[in-house]
Amino acid sequence: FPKAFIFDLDGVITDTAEFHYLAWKKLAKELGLSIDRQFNEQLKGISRMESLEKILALDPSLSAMSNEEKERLATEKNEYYLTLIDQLQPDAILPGIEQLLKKCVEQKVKIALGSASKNAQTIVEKLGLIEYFDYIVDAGKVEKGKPDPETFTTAADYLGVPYSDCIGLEDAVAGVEAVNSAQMFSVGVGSFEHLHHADYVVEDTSELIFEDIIKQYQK
Ligand code: B16
Ligand code: MG
Repeated sequence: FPKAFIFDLDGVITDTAEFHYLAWKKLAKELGLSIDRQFNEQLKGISRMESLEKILALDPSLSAMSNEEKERLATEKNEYYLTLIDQLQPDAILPGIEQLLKKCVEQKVKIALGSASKNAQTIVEKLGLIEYFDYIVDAGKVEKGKPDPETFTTAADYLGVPYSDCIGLEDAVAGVEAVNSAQMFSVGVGSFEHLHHADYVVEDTSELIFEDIIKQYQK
């Protein structure tokens, strides 16, 4: 039986991915660039600065930009993002998530957050879910972001749980990769096309049923 569930935040607990997308789109537009949802898939789960680098790479003439300027742009994006998430409330918790958290508590399975976001703690608080979490790993606690396993191994180490007893839930390609390389059981939320490398894939969070996940884990 698994001892811990480690949840990604954006795209699993709440759909802040949409707000990240809108904020990047606005910033890209100011740079004379245009991004679409397909492009946005590769920004999921990776850090703010890495996301900016991918956007800047769309235009070779932007490659000479100074680090100072990049910092300014990343901060600007975060400011847009913060205005978008300002109104975030418990009604933004994705379907099935709170039931799953309750089940974990009931079954004495530990709960951690493994997010690449520097805003993770604030978001979990706004959603009213902070009480469920035994530990939160955010961008401030790791050196290497996803797809490196550090986000997930840091959570497991803190909880004192062997990696093979952990289940990592992720919506991003880089996130599933991180869970897999931590030698944990990966649950992908989203399209099989993107997440075929996960041990178990569900289409959306309403399909994250505790018993089904356990059954797949024990297979
Ligand atoms: P911030 P997750 C990630 O959250 C997002 O998926 C990714 O798109 C974002 O760039 C990253 O957080 C950093 O977020 O700018 O708030 O620090 O999916 O790992 O929970
Ligand atoms: Mg995510």
